Amino acid sequence: MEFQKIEKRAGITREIFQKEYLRPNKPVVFKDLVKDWPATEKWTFEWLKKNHGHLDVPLIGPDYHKPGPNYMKSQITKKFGDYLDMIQKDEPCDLRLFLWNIFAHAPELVDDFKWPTIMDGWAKRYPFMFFGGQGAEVNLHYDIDCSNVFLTQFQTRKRVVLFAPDQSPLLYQHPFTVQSHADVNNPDYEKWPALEKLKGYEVIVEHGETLFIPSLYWHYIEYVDGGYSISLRANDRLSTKARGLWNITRHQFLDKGLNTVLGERWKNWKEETAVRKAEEAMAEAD
Ligand SMILES: O=C(O)CCC(=O)C(=O)O
Ligand SMILES: [Fe+2]
Repeated sequence: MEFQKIEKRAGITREIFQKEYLRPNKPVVFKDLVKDWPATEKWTFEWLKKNHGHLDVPLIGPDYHKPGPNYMKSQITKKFGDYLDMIQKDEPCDLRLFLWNIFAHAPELVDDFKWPTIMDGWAKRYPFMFFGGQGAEVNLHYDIDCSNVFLTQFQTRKRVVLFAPDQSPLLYQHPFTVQSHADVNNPDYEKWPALEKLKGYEVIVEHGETLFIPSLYWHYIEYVDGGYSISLRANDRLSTKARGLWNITRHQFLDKGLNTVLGERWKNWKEETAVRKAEEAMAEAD
């Protein structure tokens, strides 16, 4: 596996963004996309606790992808304030709050950020937030709706690893899902030799920075410190919109349905198929 650093840049205009990043599908970190957002100063741990700590939040743990009745479901509910206390500590905590639409519960928060003008097609009904404790990890995946993702980090640091869509054949993708269970930090090249050929990107995103994850890019995320981000999503192409709809349908009906019926056997079949496909891709490349 080989990584190159993602460029961090200030002053990216709409023209520069479209020409140098959006159309060529190239990731970048904006240093100042959100410089006029009230949220960057306002949304501290203490402020969130004081104003929204009473909300109940559905948390997920490391067993999120385990086959069986709890496959991709949240099993723990806590008060948001108690959860923030946990992840604020300088100690490991693998509980995450994933794809949370805090704005459905606290609509006034939408005034604290602005939809960027660097592209069109924003999914304005779905500004999601993500929270995690120190050392929490987000499984390698690409976003099921195939949108471009703009991930803005607050307060603390997050490490992100990206792989372009052309690396997919080497990633042991589970069929009928947008997931790969490849361990990016400790790849087992003996078991999964295709991983050795991977070429990706890596960056640590800091407070007030925004990572552009182009449509269909794979991402693995590690919470260097406990913290949180907002992700704004945009899709301005019909082809990726259609692919997104197909992904969601096959996951909801096929993957979840077969998980219910077959459990562990379905997961094993997905893993075996992933291995076979990566072997075929390697044979083709040689
Ligand atoms: O930051 C996270 O916890 C996950 C972010 C993510 O996967 C996304 O925005 O698509
Ligand atoms: Fe994602």
